[in-house]
Amino acid sequence: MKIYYTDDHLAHHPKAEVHRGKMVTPHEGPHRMDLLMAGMKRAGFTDFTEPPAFDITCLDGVHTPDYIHFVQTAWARWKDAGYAGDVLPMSFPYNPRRAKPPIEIDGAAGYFCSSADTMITETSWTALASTAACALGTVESVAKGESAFALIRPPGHHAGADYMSGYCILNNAAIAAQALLNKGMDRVAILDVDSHHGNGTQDIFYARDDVLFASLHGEPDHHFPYFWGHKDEKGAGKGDGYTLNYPLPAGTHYPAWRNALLDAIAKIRNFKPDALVVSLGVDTFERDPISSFKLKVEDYPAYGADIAKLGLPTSFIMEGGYGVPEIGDNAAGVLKGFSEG
Ligand code: OKP
Ligand code: ZN
Repeated sequence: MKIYYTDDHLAHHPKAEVHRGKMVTPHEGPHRMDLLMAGMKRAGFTDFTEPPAFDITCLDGVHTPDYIHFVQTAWARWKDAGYAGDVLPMSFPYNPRRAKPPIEIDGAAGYFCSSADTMITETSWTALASTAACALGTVESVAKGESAFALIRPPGHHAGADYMSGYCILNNAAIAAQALLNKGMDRVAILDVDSHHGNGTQDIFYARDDVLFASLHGEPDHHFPYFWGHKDEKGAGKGDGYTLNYPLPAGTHYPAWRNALLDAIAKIRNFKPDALVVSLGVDTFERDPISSFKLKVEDYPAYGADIAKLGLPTSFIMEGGYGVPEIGDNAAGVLKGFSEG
């Protein structure tokens, strides 16, 4: 399996996060890649492939031009305004948003955002282009019938067409799914196993029937992103029935989590997709610092083998997983279980 990776992720390194009322070192930072990389190497993955060049047209149909322009210019606007640190939105539009963002950058940042945990630094765009490029690398492999992994950060599944959120700015899983369709595939399924609901991915494809989106996650009454991911969110218009949510309670152990996974897998099989995209978050781990599921190290290869039974060329896109060395073992474990399964 090809693993697309580049050091360019280092260019996204926000300095501080407000977490439960305290300033902390961001949970999402370059140290995560050290942990992931160490686990990948322990598992025997040593061969990493540089991604193809970033092609900005890969964002067509995924993110809006206004949002992309905002992301690319936000840091310079923030500095020009004389503000300190990284772009950190703090004021959010209540429903509905106006048709146009405010001119002031502090307001514009909130307009294109839905949670005050997502920062833009001077060089973030370099890292974001690299995550999209790695996603495009997996698409090249999958188009040849081979599965592949985008070993990337920051994650993407909370980012919608025109907003960032939950450490996510570009939606790499959506970019991969759209690129597969652009290559001529008729149907693509996205399976989101991150412990948080993939609200951005859901939103991007909500009214479409060419992408089936299935997500297993902490139920919204107690888990970020809080306002989406209920069972009754099923898609709209011709997309009705093509969004599948599996909200699960805090403390869910592997057997119950796997039951939901097997149900999602059965529905993905019925959809008859040409390819699968997996939003691979490993923050389902029992010792993840910001999540509440109870999966153990041995569960990751086990569910990788379950996913393999679909027999689909699969693009694995790295999402969340924080703070502990096991995130590397668990990401590698899914890939090993999938490859051997
Ligand atoms: C991203 B991914 C602010 C609390 C908000 C955001 C969690 C984002 C998770 N400190 N937490 O789904 O792993
Ligand atoms: Zn997550």
